[in-house]
Amino acid sequence: MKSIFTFLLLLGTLQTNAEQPNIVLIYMDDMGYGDIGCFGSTKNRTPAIDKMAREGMRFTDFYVTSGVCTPSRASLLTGCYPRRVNMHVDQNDKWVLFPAARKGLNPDEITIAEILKKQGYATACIGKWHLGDQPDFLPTRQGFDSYFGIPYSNDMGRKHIPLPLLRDEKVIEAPIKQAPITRRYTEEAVSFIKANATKPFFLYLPHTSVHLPLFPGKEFAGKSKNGKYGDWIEEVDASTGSILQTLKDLNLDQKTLVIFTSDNGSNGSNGGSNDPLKGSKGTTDEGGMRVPCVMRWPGKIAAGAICDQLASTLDMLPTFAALAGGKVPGDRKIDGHDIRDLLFGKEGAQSPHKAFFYYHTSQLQAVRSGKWKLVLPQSEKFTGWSKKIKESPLQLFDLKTDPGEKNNLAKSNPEVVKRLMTFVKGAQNDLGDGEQVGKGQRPAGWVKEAQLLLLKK
Ligand SMILES: [Ca+2]
Ligand SMILES: [Ca+2]
Repeated sequence: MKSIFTFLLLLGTLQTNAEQPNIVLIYMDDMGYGDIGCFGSTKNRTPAIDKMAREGMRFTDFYVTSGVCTPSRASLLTGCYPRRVNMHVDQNDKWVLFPAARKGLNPDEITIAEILKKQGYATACIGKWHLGDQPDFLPTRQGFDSYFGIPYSNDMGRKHIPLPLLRDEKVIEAPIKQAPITRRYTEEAVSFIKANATKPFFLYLPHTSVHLPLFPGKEFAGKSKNGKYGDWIEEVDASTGSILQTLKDLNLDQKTLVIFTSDNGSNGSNGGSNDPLKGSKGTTDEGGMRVPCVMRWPGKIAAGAICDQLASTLDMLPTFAALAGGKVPGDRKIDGHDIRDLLFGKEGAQSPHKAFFYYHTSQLQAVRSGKWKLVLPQSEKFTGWSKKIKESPLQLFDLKTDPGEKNNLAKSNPEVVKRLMTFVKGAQNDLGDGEQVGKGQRPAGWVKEAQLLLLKK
């Protein structure tokens, strides 16, 4: 009797495991809405990602929570707005972390990797981290079994700060040669998939591409019609193709959810494009925070599907937790939602976000609900990286007909403005705005003294 019970229990466990999909999350740095073929680029050739879109789903209204790296990544990994986890500014109120930052994502925050690891997943982070460079804050302290990559932006190397390459928690090269980095990330990614083909795995691949300065690999340099920017996008496309081919060769296609998206919009110069959206990286315009997103999972996500419902990187944590049979943390507020109904094309499925908030550093600048985006009036508004302008007006846009945010409809739609303002009040109270502290904010991680990541001979 006991042995039958054990057998049934074992069978149950095996069945659960059999249903847990592998998850591969490919995350670009500063790649814009109009930078890949399936989102309208005619400059950059991206056949692998375009094929991925034909075999999966394109999200047309997919958002990150910030126009820059650190806050955006904090949200992706925790399912929370940057201000909730206090990663909206660094120790000097700059918008991202710099080398030897005393601040980092609080180790007490629960990341996607920690949730999946608890469910038996092998977890790897390969690429750019940017959530803290001190030991307490590295990927290996936030649920990743292993780490390989440049831990912050590729323009942060200086004479006394040679740009480092880390394996787990150790600097293995500095300064690193950047041109081979995409090839090296890809090799690491393919090895990780092969080594973990028989158990569920989570591969987080935040590319260094296409953040400035541009470093396409030598096999791709000079090959595109769009300068180094296009060369580097095309290299990542080939990398994505290699990863998809590896999954196919290992017969893992039907068992793997692959996601391709970006951490914020393009800066709109050097070959990048956010067309047809307005604005660029570092702003709360659509071009700063709406990014291309493709999800592929043959047999589960319909081929050639398009989702025009509002979804966000905030939703990755709850969705992955549900797919893996895990739980979203119940002791704290999480801003994201389980979007499996959108992924699986459930009839009539709608965005679970009643409202989505656009913050620039500490400042709440806009809210979207349904098709409407309300841009808040400011007496002094942050815009771009660190610029400020005086007195910006109240504006209301219908994003379905006006994705370029050209026609201000605030005057003719006072009831819409009034309704969206109630969401604004809620966010100010919960997440804060400017000097106003939100009731639902949680502390970031801090260390007393920070050391530069240097190569120890
Ligand atoms: Ca970025
Ligand atoms: Ca943690």
